[in-house]
Amino acid sequence: YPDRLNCGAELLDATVGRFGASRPVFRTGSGEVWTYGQLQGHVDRIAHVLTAELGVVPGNRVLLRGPTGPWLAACWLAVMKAGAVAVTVLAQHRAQELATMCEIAQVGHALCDARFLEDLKDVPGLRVTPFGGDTPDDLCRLAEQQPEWFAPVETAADDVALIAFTSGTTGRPKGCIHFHRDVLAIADTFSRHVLKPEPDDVFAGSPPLGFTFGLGGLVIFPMRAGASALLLEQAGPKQLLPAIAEHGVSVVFTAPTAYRALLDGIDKGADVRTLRRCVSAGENLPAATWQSWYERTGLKIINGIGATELLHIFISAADDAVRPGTTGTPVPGWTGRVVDGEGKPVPDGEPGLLAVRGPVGCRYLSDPRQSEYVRDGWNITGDTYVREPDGYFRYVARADDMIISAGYNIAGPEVEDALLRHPDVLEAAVVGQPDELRGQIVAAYVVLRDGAPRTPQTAGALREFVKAELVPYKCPRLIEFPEALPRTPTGKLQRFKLRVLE
Ligand code: 3SK
Repeated sequence: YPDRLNCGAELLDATVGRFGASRPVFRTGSGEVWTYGQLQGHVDRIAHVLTAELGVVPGNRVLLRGPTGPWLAACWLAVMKAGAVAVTVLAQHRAQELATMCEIAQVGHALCDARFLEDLKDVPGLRVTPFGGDTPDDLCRLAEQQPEWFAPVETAADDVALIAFTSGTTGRPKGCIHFHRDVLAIADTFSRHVLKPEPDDVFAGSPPLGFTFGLGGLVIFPMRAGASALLLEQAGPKQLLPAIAEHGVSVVFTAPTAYRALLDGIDKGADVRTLRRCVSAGENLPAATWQSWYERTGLKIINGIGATELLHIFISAADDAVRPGTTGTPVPGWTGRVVDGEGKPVPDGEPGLLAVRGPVGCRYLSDPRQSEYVRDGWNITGDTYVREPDGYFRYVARADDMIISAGYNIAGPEVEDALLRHPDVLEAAVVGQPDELRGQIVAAYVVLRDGAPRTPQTAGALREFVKAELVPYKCPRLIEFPEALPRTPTGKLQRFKLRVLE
């Protein structure tokens, strides 16, 4: 990339230059369609409000909060073009979490959906401007009075563009710093070389724009390709499934659990024939889910592992390169290896810690956990992986999800995968629970499909089923049937919440 680079201008103005202003860019569930030209008008006017009315200068941090939608995307692009730094959070984050993030990222301004103002009202020193409401101080109203054209700030390629927060599956939130060039790099690596979108593609998906999985999949990738995205405020499987046929969705981004729920709808007759690319990330994709999706739709899910620290997906595979049961190979531009606790590579076929490096690196904002994540120039993601002799990377578990029972090492996700092959099982989480005799026992928490009874007989049947699939020491000794599993707001399983503290 050139030394001077503004990712907002590249995604918007350069795409308009290449494809014209009249193509659609965003659609909503209610049928609204924004063209690239209309988006450009809104973005430039918002950028004027930011700089001329709110006094935002390059480098200032601007919090963006709201459900997924065109106005939130327009605000993000305006912050980019104004050379400020977008601090992305989820609409579901609550007052205390937001205050912590604002303190860590030294946020002075917030653009917030008018329906979500309450949780921001007590954040010290924060100037909040609502959008999407009907008050005179609403951003959309203020923008109407501004000139249509805004000259993008000539940021450096390695000026900070984004601070994305991750709490991982536990702990104090960490702010991950990303540069203007990083934003384009994820489109020019994973999207360009693995996903390969076309200008006529219609993207949709469940991850919100406050999660980099969603920001990439629903804004950055479609815009870099001159394509469009359906932005749904509510994008669970119930809303996503009918939207696919209704809006002609061809590229979908979602998580493994959602693919399982979508399969239920497909079995009941839902039409997904417009789909041509299906991406799964956020969690490990069980081979059983990949197989069922392939059998029902003829489509090979593009599995991937990504991280907020590295902005998006860095190991993946598509089309003929897919090997079910593995995540894939490093995305062009990335290298990966499996290392031991000292950072030394382990032989192929042996489990160890996944280490990757590529165009984007982890840079935590003032957080001592930086030295755990980045060692000797490698990003250590916290996942246990095996590299197969043919170069494919196979997920084993999160490093802290390994169970040690009577001296055996057991990967919880392998047992979950076996349980998910049973027709009564909708979701499963497997963790180690303390046990005097064995150190830990394998404990399974299973959400059953409607109609399956939560009885000791069902637990017995599941145990027998797992024993027929895996070596008996991996069979859960304890099976419980909760209504739902604990998840983060971005949908990641919080296995630690199921563990009994020793
Ligand atoms: O956190 C993740 O799992 C993830 C996956 C894909 C893209 C981006 C992210 C953050």
